[in-house]
Amino acid sequence: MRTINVGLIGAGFMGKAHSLAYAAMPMFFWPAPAVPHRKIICDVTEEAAAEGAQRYGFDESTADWKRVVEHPDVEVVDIATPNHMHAEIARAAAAAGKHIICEKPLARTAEEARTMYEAVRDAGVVHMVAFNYRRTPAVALAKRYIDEGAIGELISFRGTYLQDWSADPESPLSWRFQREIAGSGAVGDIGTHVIDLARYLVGEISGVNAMLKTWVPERPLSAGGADQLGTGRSAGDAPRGPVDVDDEMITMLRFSNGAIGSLEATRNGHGRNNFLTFELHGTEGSIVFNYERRDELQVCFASDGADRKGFRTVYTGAPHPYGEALWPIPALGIGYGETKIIECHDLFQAIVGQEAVSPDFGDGYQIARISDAILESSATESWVSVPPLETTPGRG
Ligand code: SOE
Repeated sequence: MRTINVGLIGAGFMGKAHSLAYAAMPMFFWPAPAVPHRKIICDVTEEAAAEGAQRYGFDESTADWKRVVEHPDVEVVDIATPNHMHAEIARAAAAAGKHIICEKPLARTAEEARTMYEAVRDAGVVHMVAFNYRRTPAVALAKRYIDEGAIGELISFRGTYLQDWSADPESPLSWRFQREIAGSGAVGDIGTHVIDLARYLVGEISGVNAMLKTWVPERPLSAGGADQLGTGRSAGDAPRGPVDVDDEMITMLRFSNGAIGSLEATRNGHGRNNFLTFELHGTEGSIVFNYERRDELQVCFASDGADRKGFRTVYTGAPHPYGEALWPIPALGIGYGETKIIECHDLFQAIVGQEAVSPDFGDGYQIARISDAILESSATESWVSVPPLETTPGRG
């Protein structure tokens, strides 16, 4: 069986998630499309990188991302850095002929994302953006229902992504609150996950009308800009710096196929942890999903008799998407790790088969255009249209 060497850049939260997926993918998907080999890992210092290599099982380590991109044995470059580094690394990796998986959002702005999309298209490499939630089996099952026409013509989508890790004003000013590094706040960090789901399930978004708010205008400076996701609380008298991104976003959506929708994102909603939800209404039924109960899909069909019509709960398991590779009994539990393992499988399958994989950099670019439109709509207090992307998906 073929082995594919991976070079991972970024040994933080996402580095951990991706490393787990490389190790575990063949344990779930067997025969695997190819076996991932953890070749080289990069982090901000030589010490951090060496620790990452030991912890996550990589042969080599470096503090210079160019060594990863130029490594003759590396076939896949995995970009798990803060957002401001994505574009330069991706363009260099494409020029070196490497296949690429890049964490979301693809870039800080649509303009930056466009350069990345063009680079991978010109290089003819396989490219993927790590919007992992569409690979939750219950979400893929929702897509199956839709594609089979089980809920008829889609008329509306209501999506939310609500978290609370930044609700505490004393949680530090990590890179996620700085426009120069992150590009935007809740919009890019978590709103883009729901935009990906909306496009996956309903279709292209053609216009937005949004409101953004920044609730905590400054936060305590954090040593080294580390990404503590609300866990590190500073003393009240610590020096502070400005937050120049959105904390909260609400937008209306227009879809090209005539459906309408709404989307909300915040990291300041006390009590909400990873409340990524959608509710879809069609002419023949409805589907509801909540990631906090991710083994379940709620479905309701108009064709059910009036005396028994209502939502029923389907627990995902072996008969459902990816089910045979996962656990043998429904409701044993799908986790964040499994979504990353499935993502890794689909990427490797695309590489081995020399084929397209979604979401690719074209999707990432279009999502960046929608994000930019959301920022513009809030600033101008008006609807902003999003033209369709002329895509050449997946590979080249
Ligand atoms: C923080 O909001 C975060 O880590 C996001 O950046 C991830 O994409 C999300 O899946 C979990 O929350």
